[in-house]
Amino acid sequence: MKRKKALITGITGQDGGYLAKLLINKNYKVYGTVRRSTSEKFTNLKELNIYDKIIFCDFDLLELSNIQETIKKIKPDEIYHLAAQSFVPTSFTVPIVTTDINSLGTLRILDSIKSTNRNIKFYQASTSEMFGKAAELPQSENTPFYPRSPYGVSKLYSHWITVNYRESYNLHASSGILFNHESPFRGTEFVTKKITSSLSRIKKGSNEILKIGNIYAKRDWGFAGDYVKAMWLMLQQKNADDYVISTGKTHSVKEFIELSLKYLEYDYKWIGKGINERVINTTNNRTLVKIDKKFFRPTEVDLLIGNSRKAIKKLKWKSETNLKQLVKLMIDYDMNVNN
Ligand code: NAP
Ligand code: F7E
Repeated sequence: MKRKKALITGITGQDGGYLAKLLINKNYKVYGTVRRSTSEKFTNLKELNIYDKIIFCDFDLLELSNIQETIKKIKPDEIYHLAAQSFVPTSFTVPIVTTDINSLGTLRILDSIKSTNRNIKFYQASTSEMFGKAAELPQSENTPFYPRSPYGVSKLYSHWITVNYRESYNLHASSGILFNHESPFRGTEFVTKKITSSLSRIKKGSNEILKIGNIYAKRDWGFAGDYVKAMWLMLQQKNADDYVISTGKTHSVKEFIELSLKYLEYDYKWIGKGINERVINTTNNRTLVKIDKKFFRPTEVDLLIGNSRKAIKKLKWKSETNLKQLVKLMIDYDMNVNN
């Protein structure tokens, strides 16, 4: 049987690596897009042992002709569009670039599919950040959107343009509304990886203090390895649709810190209040964690918790990793690398 071809945008990112591994194991020919840079960025793919199995192509979401040429040349059966400016704080400092990459970037791909081959199946990486100041608990496909950052707004555009191209041109274009998902390969600026890598370094002898923002924000955190399975399942359905992908459990950043401290077997206690709240290592009285206003956002998403009933029923998908297991996965990795 002819091997299916998948084009993954954003292959150097966290999800790109896990998805590529899944598709390679399913005997897909995997093409990954990479934008030029001067530094090495294939660490995840090498760690996952798939670097040699991927065909890389030069690609930037800001360049329409480049996108069209890539699609014409590769003739993919499926496109998984994961590339984005995905860090919420950066979207406040560079909102226009974020919007160009995230919103118009998606439109450029969809329009290239429309003009090249309408049989290509398309996956859009939508996000729980679109719920923002959430109108209900838990959030499902029917919950109204209220994004709270330029990132959330940019993703809401790409979500709706995906729906619109599906309805206008009959494209098989699906949107996965994924809640936060993490792994050892999560970018170091995101809160989970920031916590596990810093507390691991301190455990190994570093003198640093983990400086953190709003510890009362709550997220529905899952494992990226589980979530990429849902992306693939969406493109195997007869009809394209939108699905919430989540664990259905929510925890605060403070709870994530505590789980990490416990797994690393620190003796600790929280002291102080508000901006002065911090964690002390009770063995040597050293400060391990403190609040730094710098990491607060102009507008915050306080509480996210997803309802994935539709995905569980229609895709037969489920989240398989709980938060404790996720913390273990991340810290075991961090304790074994020089980071
Ligand atoms: P990530 O680790 O930040 O990876 C983003 C990828 O996009 C990187 O490969 C990056 O390439 C690429 N990229 C950025 N700007 C680009 C441009 N102008 N042209 C081409 N490529 C560009 O993100 P992730 O966590 O894997 O998430 C994957 C997708 O899911 C993103 O769209 C994100 O917004 C969305 N999402 C993520 C989560 C989550 O919790 N992880 C939840 C919901 C939705 P470089 O290596 O060159 O930077
Ligand atoms: O923040 C709080 C912060 O940056 C989570 C992206 O993948 O998931 C991610 O977006 C929470 C926020 O992820 C720090 O204020 C406290 O409430 O890990 P994060 P995010 O903003 O939820 C969604 C689903 C996406 O789509 C995005 O692409 O943690 N927080 N202190 C902190 N956050 C960071 N980064 N750093 C801190 O020091």
